Amino acid sequence: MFHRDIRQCSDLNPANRLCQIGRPRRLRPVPTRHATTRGRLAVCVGVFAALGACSGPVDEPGTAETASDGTVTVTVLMKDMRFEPSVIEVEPGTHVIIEAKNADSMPHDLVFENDLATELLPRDKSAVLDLGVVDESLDGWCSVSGHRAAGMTLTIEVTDA
Ligand SMILES: [Cu+2]
Repeated sequence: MFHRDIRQCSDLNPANRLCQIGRPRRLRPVPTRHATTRGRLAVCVGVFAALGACSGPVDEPGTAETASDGTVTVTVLMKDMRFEPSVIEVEPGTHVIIEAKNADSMPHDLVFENDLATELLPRDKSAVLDLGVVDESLDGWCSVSGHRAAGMTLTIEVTDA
């Protein structure tokens, strides 16, 4: 009887191992990333809830910070011939600043239909693009030949007030 109890508690018991795998893991606090984590949560709850932006690991793009004056700064990654996120939803009258970072192996830029644009960014370079107060939806894209057609677009979508 005693022998049997030992085996049931051991890691060799498949049922016991399954149980351990199913147990929730404790999250390690990472103090230097708190601001980033909060930003991601804000994005998930407010701006990109419909886009599933929360599902990726911590270093995924899409962080958004809302300043006390309502200015929204969104981090956009250029990666795999895509902007991530590719749609940014804001309320009308929002002051939007895009922080674009090229994480791709080739150069990209970001231009909008109102002619605001970043310079051509080589790998690992980033640029800040102040779109000002946005009242209407804006289409943006990468102007490198063929990239827009390949799907490298970024839309600022103004939601109904
Ligand atoms: Cu491009």
